[in-house]
Amino acid sequence: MEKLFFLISIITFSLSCTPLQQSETDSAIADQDKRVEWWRDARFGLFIHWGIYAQPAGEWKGEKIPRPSEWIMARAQIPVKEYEKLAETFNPVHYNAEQWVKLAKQAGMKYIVITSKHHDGFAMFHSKVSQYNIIDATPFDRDPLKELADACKKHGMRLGFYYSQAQDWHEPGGTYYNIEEGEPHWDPDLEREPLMNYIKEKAVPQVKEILENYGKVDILWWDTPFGMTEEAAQMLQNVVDQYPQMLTNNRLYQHCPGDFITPEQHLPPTNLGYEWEVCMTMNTSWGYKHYDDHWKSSERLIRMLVDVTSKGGNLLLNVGPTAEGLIPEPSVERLMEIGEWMAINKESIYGTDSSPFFKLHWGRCTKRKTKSGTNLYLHVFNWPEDQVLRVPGLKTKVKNVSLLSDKKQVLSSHFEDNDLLINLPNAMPDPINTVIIVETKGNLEVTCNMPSFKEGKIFLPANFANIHNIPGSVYDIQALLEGSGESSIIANWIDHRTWLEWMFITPEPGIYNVEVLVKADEPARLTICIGEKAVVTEIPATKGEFTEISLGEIEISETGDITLRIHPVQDNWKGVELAKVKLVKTAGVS
Ligand code: JFZ
Repeated sequence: MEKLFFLISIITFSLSCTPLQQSETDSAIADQDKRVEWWRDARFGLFIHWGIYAQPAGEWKGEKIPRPSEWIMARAQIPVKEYEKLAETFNPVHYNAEQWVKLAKQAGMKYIVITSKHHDGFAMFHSKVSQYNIIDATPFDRDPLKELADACKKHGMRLGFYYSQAQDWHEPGGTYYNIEEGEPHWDPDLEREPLMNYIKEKAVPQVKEILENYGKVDILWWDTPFGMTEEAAQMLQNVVDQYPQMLTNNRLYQHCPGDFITPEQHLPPTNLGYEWEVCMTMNTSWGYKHYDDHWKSSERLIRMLVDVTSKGGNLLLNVGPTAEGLIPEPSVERLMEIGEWMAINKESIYGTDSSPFFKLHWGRCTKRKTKSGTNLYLHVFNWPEDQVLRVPGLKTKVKNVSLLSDKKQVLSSHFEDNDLLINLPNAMPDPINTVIIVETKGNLEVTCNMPSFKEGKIFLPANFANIHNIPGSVYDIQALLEGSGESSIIANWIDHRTWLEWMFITPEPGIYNVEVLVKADEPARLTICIGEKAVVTEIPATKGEFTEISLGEIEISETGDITLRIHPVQDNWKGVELAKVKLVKTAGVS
């Protein structure tokens, strides 16, 4: 299944990328494999959004401007000349590149990606191409990129530059949000010019500067190809081609995969079958926003890193330093706490591969090939009440089971049916995530642990659902799992575009009654789909209690792998909480 996914993505990506003449040959894939090796092993990086937007920090003329702070120029429709004035007072005297790099290192991060120029067009490096840069336009007489590059080199940290190649709100030829809809730039005084002028005169020469002047650059991180053309992309790609070792992401031009794809602000439900990196904020803004206190807990961030790793991806976790050049204290605290966990558990993250299991009630799994077999790292988020951890469908010889934090503490285990049962200590050593290492011998074999029909019934628990949040939607409106293990529920399902998916196996076609255990404050409508078949159903308000509701019958006409999807019906969707779905066979196929 995973392989098929992989093939499909490779085929679609290479086709849609022919304008950039990406080679489809085996050797290109092998090269890419080599090129991304360090990055795949790294798993965890630091994203830094830093620019003159850190000064207004989300507030303009006394008004709090919604959405991420680095967008303030566009959101508050600030004229170019007025925004430029921010540079005159931008003086981040407390900037200390070495401290930042040390902090990232302490957190367990292996690479840093920093904004060299964001959509506002302001270069955070000394550019000969445009005066609108930190040396020529501010009182600050230092080049932050140079200092960061030096510190990274000193501390063995990989370095990447973010460059907004299409959007540049400062330039007559730069693009902006809604340019494709034909909307004018908000500043009527900014005369318009063709995109190619800007690409030739600023984007290409500046990209050359950042790639030439700062030593080896490991990643070039493009962003928002709004209004980009094939011709413009090709010109930039020609520059990139001079640096065969460097990685790029998929945001140069629509549909071009680069070396990795970039889910933003959401966790993909499964492995994506292509190299991928989630970028994620710790609060809600990328750039510093002085009143944004929606901090994710360290627990959530640690589990997020593990979740991403268990699905074969990387996590690029963001900080937004202040105009003084300081990483906000809540971010520092979180990075330190993640670092404490990583110091003990890093073996279960770096260089590991994705989970061999379909889903696990109690947490996640990562794995690593060893000389004689495979190490499974079991990340236990929810300590089982009976202190017995069930590893479903493992069919491999087990050599040893121990706590990763203390390998001398061997845990007894035995097989029961298809499952490995591990006896755990009474108390959970690390309440956020205790890692257990299972050393296996020989070929790793895991039988499928998808839910399946037993005696005409099937249970699809919330924690076995793939939650499909909308890429790019803000974290506040994303559905997530709450609670623990089998008693988890899907909460915060308030966006009608978010849908759920369960995969299971059925040996018998038939008519099945669909029952859900839900809590709904107001009546809600859902569409249930199995294959091509769809039924629209109604849930009444449940008066504050989880209630079992029968949604009616649906036909399953095939045997084997089945996917059930639940989509909200858009009108008047106020959200429901969902604990599980049950299918009960009522008749054979008509
Ligand atoms: C982009 C930037 O606009 C943002 O400022 C930040 O740098 C982030 C990492 O990348 O954010 C996006 C990109 C694409 C979408 C939404 C936000 N999108 O396609 O909806």
